[in-house]
Amino acid sequence: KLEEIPQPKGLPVLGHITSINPHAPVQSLIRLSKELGPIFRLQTFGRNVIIVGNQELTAELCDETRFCKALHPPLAELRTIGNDGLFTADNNESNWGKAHRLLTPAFGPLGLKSMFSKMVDVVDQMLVRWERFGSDAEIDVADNMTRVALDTIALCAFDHRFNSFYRNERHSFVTAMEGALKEVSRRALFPPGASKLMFLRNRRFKAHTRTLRALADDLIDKRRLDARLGERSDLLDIMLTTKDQETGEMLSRENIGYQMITFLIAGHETTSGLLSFATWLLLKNPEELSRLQAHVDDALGGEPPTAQDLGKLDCVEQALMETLRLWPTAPGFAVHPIENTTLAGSYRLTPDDILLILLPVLHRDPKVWDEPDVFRPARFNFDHAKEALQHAWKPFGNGQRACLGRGFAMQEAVLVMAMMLQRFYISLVDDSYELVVGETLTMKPIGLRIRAKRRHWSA
Ligand code: MNH
Repeated sequence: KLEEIPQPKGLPVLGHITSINPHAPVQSLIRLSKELGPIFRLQTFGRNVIIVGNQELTAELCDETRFCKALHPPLAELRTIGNDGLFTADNNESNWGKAHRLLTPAFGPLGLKSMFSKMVDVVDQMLVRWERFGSDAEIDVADNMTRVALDTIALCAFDHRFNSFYRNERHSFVTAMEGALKEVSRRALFPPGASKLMFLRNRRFKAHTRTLRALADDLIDKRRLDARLGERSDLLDIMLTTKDQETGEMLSRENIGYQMITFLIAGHETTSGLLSFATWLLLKNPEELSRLQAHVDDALGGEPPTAQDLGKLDCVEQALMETLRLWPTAPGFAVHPIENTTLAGSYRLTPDDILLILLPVLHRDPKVWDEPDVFRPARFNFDHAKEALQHAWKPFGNGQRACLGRGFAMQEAVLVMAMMLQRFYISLVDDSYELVVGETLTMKPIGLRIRAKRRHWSA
C-alpha cells in the first residue's frame, strides 16, 4: 500500500535547513537517519532530496532500467567547475559518452600497469621525507595524503610534477581547489540563485575557478607544442590525439580542460581521505595493524614493490575496502527515476525526485553487516558470501556512472599503505585524539597526527 515518505518537522519557508549543520551536512544527515529511518525526505529552500540508507532500497535504486544518475544539489553546483566533464556530465550529454569510451582503457589493467612506477616514485618521495625529518617529527596525516594523491594523479595523468613534498606551503592549486569545493557545498544549501547576490564570495569563487582552469590550459598548451606529443600515452596524450571510434570525433580543447580538472578533483580528495581514515582505523585497531604489517613483510620481503606484488597484497586491499565501508570518502551518489515508479511497493516517485544514497548509513545496515561499527577487514575475504553484500557496499557508485578511477585509486592506496607499513612503525602523536571528520564535498579526518619510526629489515 502507498505511504508518505517520512520527513523531519520543518519551519515554513526555510524547510528543514535548521536540521543541517552547513559545515558538516553529511554528518547531519547521518544523525537524521537515526531518527527518521532508512528513507526520509528533506526540503531546503525549494530543493527536495530523498535520503536512502539501506540495502533493500539501494538494490532497487541501482536497477539501471528504472533509475539513472541525478545531479544532486552539490553536484549541480560543481558543474561551475567541472561542466560536462565525466563526473558532472548529464547522462544524455554527448561528451560523456565520448570521454567515457576514450578513457576507459586508460584506467584498465594495462593503463594502470603503465602507471605503476610513477606511483611508486611519488610514494617514495613522501616516505623519504618522513625518514629525513626523523621519528620525532609530527606528521599531519590528511595533509600528507592529500599531497601524495595530488602528485600521483598529476604525474600519472598529465606527466606533471606538483612536487608537493619539496615545499612546505600548499600548492596554490590545492588552495584554489579546496576553496572552490567549500563554496560549492555551501551553495548547495542556499536557495538556488541566492549565491549570485554574494559578491565577495563570488569574486573569490571565480578566482579559484580561474586558477584551476589556468593550470589545465597551461598543461594543454605545453603538451600540444611538445615534439613528443602522443608518445607518452598518458591521459592527456590520449585526449589530445585519439578519435572516439563511435563518433569519429576528438574531444574539444574546452572539454579536455574540464576532464583534467575533474581528474584532479575526483582523483585526489577521495583517495587522500581513504588513506587518512585507513591510517586512523589501523592505529585504533593495533591487532589489525600488526597483522597487516606482517602480511606486507611476507609479500614484499625487504624489496620495493613491483607490479607482480600487487596480487599478493590482498590483505591491504581488504583493509582499504573495510575503511571505505566505515568511512566512504565520497559519502553519497544520487539517482532519479526514468519514469513514474513506486519504490518498495510503497513510495510513489516521479522523474523529478532525486534520491541520495547515503553511504555511511547504507554501509552500516544492521541487516547486512554483523557488528557494523567494528573495523574487520576479513569481511572482505570473499572466499564465501560475496552475494550477501550485493548493493550493500557502493563506495564507487553504480553501473555505467560508477567511478572510472576505482582501479587507479585502489592501486595507489595499496601502494601507499604497503610501502608505509613496510618502512615505518606508526603511532599517534596524541593518544587521546578523538576523530574529527571534516567535510568539503568529501570527508577526511582533521587534526590526525602521527609519528613514523624507521624499521630495519634484513635485505
Ligand atoms: Mn571517483 C565517479 C568515488 C577515486 C574519477 N567516484 C565516482 C562516483 C563515486 C566515486 C561514488 C560516482 C558519483 C556519482 O554517481 O555521482 N572515486 C570515488 C572514491 C575514490 C575515487 C571513493 C577513491 C577512494 N575517482 C577516483 C580517482 C579518479 C576518479 C582516483 C580519477 C583518476 N570518479 C572519477 C570519474 C567519475 C567518478 C571520472 C565519473 C564517472 C562517470 O560518470 O563516467
